[in-house]
Amino acid sequence: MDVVTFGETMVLFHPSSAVPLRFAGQFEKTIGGAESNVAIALSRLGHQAGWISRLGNDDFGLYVRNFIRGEGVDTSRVVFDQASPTAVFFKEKRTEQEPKVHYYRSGSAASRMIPEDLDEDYLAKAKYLHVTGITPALSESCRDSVFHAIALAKQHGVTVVFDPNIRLKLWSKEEAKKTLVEIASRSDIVLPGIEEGTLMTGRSQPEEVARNLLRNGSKAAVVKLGAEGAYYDNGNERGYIEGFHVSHVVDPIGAGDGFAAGFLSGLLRGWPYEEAVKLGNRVGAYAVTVSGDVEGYPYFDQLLKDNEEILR
Ligand code: KDG
Repeated sequence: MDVVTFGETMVLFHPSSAVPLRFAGQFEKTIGGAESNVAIALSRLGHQAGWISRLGNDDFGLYVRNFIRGEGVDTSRVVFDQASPTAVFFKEKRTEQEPKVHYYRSGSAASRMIPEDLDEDYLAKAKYLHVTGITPALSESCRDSVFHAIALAKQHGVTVVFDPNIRLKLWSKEEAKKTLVEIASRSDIVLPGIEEGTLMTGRSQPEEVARNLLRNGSKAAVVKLGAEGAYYDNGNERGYIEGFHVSHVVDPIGAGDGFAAGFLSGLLRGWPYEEAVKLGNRVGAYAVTVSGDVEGYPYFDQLLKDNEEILR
């Protein structure tokens, strides 16, 4: 595997109209989960990605597994939990505003992940381990699993990439900060959004956030700045990379995961940081053109073709 990731993926219901959720009558069903988003985007970009999780032994569990497997991601280490269901969540569309999300995930199968779910040989063969700050917020055993995965990765020389992905619907700012700073200190590369970086470091400037994360123990940090692009610092090289222009943003959810996948794809191709961050920005930009998390992620060929596309 090029990249192994693990975390919760839920069935996602999108309402067809922008009304308060109680008035929404029709929904489209798809999936959403930060880690599987990254794995799917990487697979489309031509890499081998593995996703580890627990799903309910139910129709939604099969749906999620088959969807991710259908994208070419290895799901051989997924556990079907006999006692708990697959989680679901709903987006609430709002005119001219970012959608709201409503989770139905407490006590889900994924929240019962344990360190023993992680196959050491499987992890040891990966080039990168990707983890997010969502998983430790799910339960004590999920938190232990994240620390265990990082310890295994370090033992086997696997590079750890950490996206804080702060979800304040799952825990308080104080709890999040304490755990995420600790995970960042054990990770090689940290990919915070600017607000996450500010919460973790108490700094507001991208340069200071990155410097602070390097002082905390990471080898590199890339601070995502939304439409403005990103700032990177790997100790040797640093700089701002402009955002990739999108004329109409449909839904920004899934952009950060697209960024992570594009950036990792660049590193896997042996590109310098500057080019890898550019690809991250570009894949993130594709994600915001659709309402689902994963539907917009491009295939590598598509990126090449889109460089020359003639529309009429
Ligand atoms: O990054 C996108 C994810 O946030 C979304 O699909 C759902 O994983 C999810 C979460 O826990 O919020």
